[in-house]
Amino acid sequence: MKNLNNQKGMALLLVLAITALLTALISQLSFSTLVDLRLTETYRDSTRAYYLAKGGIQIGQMVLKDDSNSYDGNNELWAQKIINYPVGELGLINITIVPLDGKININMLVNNSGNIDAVVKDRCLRLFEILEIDDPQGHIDALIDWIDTDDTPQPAGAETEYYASQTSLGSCKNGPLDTLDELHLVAGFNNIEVKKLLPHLSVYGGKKLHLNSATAPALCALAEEINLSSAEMIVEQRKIKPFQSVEELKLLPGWDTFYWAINSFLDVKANYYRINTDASVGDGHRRASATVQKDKNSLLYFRIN
Ligand SMILES: [Ca+2]
Ligand SMILES: [Ca+2]
Repeated sequence: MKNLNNQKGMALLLVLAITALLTALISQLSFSTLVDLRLTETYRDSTRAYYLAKGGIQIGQMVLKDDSNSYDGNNELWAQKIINYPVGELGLINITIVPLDGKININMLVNNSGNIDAVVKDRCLRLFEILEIDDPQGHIDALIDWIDTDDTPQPAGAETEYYASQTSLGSCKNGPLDTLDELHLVAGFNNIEVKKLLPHLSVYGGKKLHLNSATAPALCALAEEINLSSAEMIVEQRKIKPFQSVEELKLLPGWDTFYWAINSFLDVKANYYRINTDASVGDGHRRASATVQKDKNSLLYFRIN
């Protein structure tokens, strides 16, 4: 019954959102349609797809804003993928929303005072080991040097002097990462390693991981006591029913002991989300991606192509 109510709620919300989107779309296009009468249909379709993809991000934000209960899990409205939803005669839109708080925020390796955060560093070292990345210490030291503002290298790290000596590298950023793409620029990180790491890392969020979206390796990296199969138990369990409180972990077999090792590092609510949209109108096709901070309803990152 709850699912049915959820679906009804989602349908109503979608109708409202799509109506708002179409109104905005029509007003934005009325001027350009007059001016662009002589332009090709493809260009017109592409422009419409642009506004539709952008509007989809706004719909995602509306859906997130509407969610104010005490947990965030995959049985909620925001988590339902919107696939090929028709807009107007020729338009179709896809919208997906995923939380980012289940990933480890690597910018937290260095705290606001410029010092290394030992808890986050241990977490990252464990994650790199679990993912079988060679020389975890060297990678983490290079990451710390990339982020911290000084130019004194960590024991196995790399600062401005090292980057200047390597023709294949640019300069050391000495600041937090804006996107995970920057990992490709950090000394010692190759493409295969970055690809392995991406599902488990983020550049947003706090020290607590989102229990309902964290990957098994990220959960496992939280404490030495947790092994991969115990972490995978969480991933399987939340597919059936998301956790509405961290305490529910104690109900999993064997978890009454593991629980105390990581309960303070977990949260059932998420705050940072990635919204992806994919819109097509006739021959036009555009994709947009945004990162939003839910509690402030703010847009932290936006890209459309
Ligand atoms: Ca929620
Ligand atoms: Ca530095």
